[in-house]
Amino acid sequence: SPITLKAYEDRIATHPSPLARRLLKIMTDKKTNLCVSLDVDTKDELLRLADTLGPYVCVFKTHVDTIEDYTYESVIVPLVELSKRHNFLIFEDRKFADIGSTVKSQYTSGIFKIVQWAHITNAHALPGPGIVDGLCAGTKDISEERGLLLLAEMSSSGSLATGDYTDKTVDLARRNKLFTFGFIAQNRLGADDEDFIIMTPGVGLDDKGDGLGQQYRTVDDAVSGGSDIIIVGRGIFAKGRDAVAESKRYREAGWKAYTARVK
Ligand code: S5P
Repeated sequence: SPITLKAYEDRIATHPSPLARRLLKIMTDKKTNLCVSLDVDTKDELLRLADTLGPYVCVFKTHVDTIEDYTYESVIVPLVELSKRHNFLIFEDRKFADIGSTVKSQYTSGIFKIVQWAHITNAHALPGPGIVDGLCAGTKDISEERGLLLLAEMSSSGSLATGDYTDKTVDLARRNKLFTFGFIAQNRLGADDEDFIIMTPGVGLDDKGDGLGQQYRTVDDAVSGGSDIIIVGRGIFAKGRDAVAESKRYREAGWKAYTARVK
């Protein structure tokens, strides 16, 4: 039977993570649980989508290392400006997977300086507690809220992140709930009163897969299974699709599925 959960609005006051509280407030105010994955390869496309789809989303997810003409000044500065104008959070889908000391440098330094601008980033649990400690240490001098999602399950066919690995990932998140506010997952994880935020990729209304292992579920399947935020990429911006119309469609489907699930 489908999971019932508290309303986003009722979770704002009680959530342990400041970043999650800010996110739940945005979702409530804008009536959207849609995260669009901006997997494009030029800055113009990225910024155009961020501007035109901004009103419909709570979060924009980026893979900033795939932008051909990337510079901090020409990509990050305007993206942060758009995030303020349209009131969305930025999620750099970096999938950190190294020892604490290395991920701390990858998070804070180089040409991307992810911690400076990405409200959310994510990491694999594989290396153990040091990865969370290293990333958390990287937020030390940042005054704005920052949050981490652990990859507890993946959408791809044959994923190894199942069973015991998933359970141990949840345990790892429990060690630092101020910073680790949720999971990339396909199912509800953690106890109800822990209130982890579940963000779910592999959502598509028109496709079943992409020929490279991606698997799509419908919005209803994802949300009734316990997802708080649906992540949609090519379902919205693939060639031939009207990204604005598709964003409205996924936002409506996501909100309807959420309303049906809420207590
Ligand atoms: O398990 C996962 C985790 C992630 S973060 N499966 C995924 O597909 N993702 C990401 O979500 C992936 O890197 C891509 O950016 C997005 C899905 O894109 P789509 O075009 O298939 O919707």
